[in-house]
Amino acid sequence: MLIKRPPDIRPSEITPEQRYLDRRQFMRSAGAAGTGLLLGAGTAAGAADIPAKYRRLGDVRPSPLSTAETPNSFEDITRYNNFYEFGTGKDDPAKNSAAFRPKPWQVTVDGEVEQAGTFDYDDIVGPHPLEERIYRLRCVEAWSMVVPWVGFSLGDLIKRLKPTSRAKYVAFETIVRKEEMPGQRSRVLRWPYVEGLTMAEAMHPLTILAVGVYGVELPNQNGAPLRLVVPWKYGFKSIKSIVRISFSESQPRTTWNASAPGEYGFYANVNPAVDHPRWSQKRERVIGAGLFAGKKPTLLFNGYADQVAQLYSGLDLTRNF
Ligand SMILES: Nc1nc2c(c(=O)[nH]1)N[C@H]1C(S)=C(S)[C@@H](COP(=O)(O)O)O[C@H]1N2
Ligand SMILES: [Mo]
Repeated sequence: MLIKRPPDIRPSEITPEQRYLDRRQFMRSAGAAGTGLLLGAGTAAGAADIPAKYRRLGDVRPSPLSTAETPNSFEDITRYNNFYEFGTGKDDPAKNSAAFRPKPWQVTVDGEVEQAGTFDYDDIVGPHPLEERIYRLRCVEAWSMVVPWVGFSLGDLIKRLKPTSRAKYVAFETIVRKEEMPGQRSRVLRWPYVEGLTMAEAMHPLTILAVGVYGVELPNQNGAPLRLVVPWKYGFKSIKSIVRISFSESQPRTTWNASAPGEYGFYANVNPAVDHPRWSQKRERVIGAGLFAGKKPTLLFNGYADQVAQLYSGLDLTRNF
């Protein structure tokens, strides 16, 4: 019998039996570690095989806000990416981002905020204890994977920055560096990539700025050195390689909404009841689950309805997609 492989599933997504065995092992060691506090004891980082070139982050605590789902492999997470600054193919970011230099790094804070200015990476990240947050990342292209992020609460940073009472939204901007980001030489999107959240979304305890994955610094293809992660929204909200954080009274422009407003809204909450014109959102293909695993039903707000639904009470989610 000839089994035809669907064109959008590549060999690297097929999980060999060995990987299932490795996963069971991971779950055993994670269980055995119990409630260990620091990295390596109870975090996903202790179990993964990570190339030595990635610098390990110290003092990472597991977070009670993590999902109990088993993380994807480091390989899945770093070889199947969306980062159009490095090309539109899923393997382009891994292939084309080696020349990108995420250090030194500065972030400009401006708009409706008391602590406006340009800050070194260490001034933004340094004061915050790092946590491992294991979240399922759900892309609007109807695939998902589970990622053990390392990061800190965006709300804690915002409290330090002291927005004014007029600030209703937070906007984020990705760096523009055409020499190091070959995708920016194309007009596939308008650069810089920009994203935004309401202040309530930005302050929500589930929203983080990530600086690492699997206990090491973020690989370039995952948005080094600093990216947003909002787990109840489609992946495109989780903007990478952030150089500007702006506070505003009015809703900021966002890249995918500006590019195709009929397809991508400002809210972009994961919602199986509201289909994208090109991809049904009812189910998702789980990266790494293998050819015969089938698709997994997508959950409202990516499984976080209890925590976030109240942010949208009174909002028609079909119109505000
Ligand atoms: N600057 C920037 N951020 C971005 C993107 C991008 O193209 N450029 N792609 C988004 C999309 S569509 C997804 S699904 C996630 C993917 O994150 P990952 O590659 O770390 O899994 O990043 C998001 N952040
Ligand atoms: Mo995405």
